[in-house]
Amino acid sequence: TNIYNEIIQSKIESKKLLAILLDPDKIIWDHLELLIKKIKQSPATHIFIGGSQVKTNRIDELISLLKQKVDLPMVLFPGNPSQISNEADAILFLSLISGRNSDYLIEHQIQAAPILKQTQLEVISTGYMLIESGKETAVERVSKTIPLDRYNLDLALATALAGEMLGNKLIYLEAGSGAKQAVPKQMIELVAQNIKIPLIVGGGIVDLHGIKKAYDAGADLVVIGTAFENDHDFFSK
Ligand code: 1GP
Repeated sequence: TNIYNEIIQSKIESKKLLAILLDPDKIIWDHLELLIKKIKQSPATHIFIGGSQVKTNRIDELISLLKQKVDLPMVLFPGNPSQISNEADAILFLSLISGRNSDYLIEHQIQAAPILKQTQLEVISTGYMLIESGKETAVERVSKTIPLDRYNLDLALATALAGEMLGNKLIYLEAGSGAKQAVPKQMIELVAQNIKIPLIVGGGIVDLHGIKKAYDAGADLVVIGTAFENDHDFFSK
């Protein structure tokens, strides 16, 4: 199966997608069985795996254990090239197009490309946009980039359009993990209305209302990390 084609198909059918983001560093290995059970009970359609700076070297192990029990596409969402695992199904090949740090625009991609060439991973080019969200997030600190002004809708749209024109297959509007404020509704709406490629939204979404709000504004796929990490029953509330 081709994960990107499935995302496109869902968009055509107006079927909304939901990813649970797992940070390998925050996995409590003794509780993995419970985590797997809760993922299976959740409405998640995708598992994203990654973090701004993953220190553990157990990504392969985590994904292969998950794959034995969970029948969802496993998509790498890497903070840097060390987070590549051939156990996954696909990788969001991110370029941080809201920022001006060349390491995150092209350098890491150059380091990753020859490694990816040796894997079976489906590579999905993704324009990644960090949106200002009230206080500094890990993505901002680690990437050393300035987030895009949350009120500058023109710049957000121009950036997303540039990503699409450069050939990105997805645009990801990111407030940052644990963000104080999620991506503004107006920004999601404007970007969604003007791009043809699917739109991912994540960061700082803490309740089911927030998920619905992002979908209603035009997000095709919503990412939930912290809220599920803190409360495995999050989706049943
Ligand atoms: C972060 O968009 C994801 O990259 C999810 O953020 O942890 O705030 O849900 P949260």
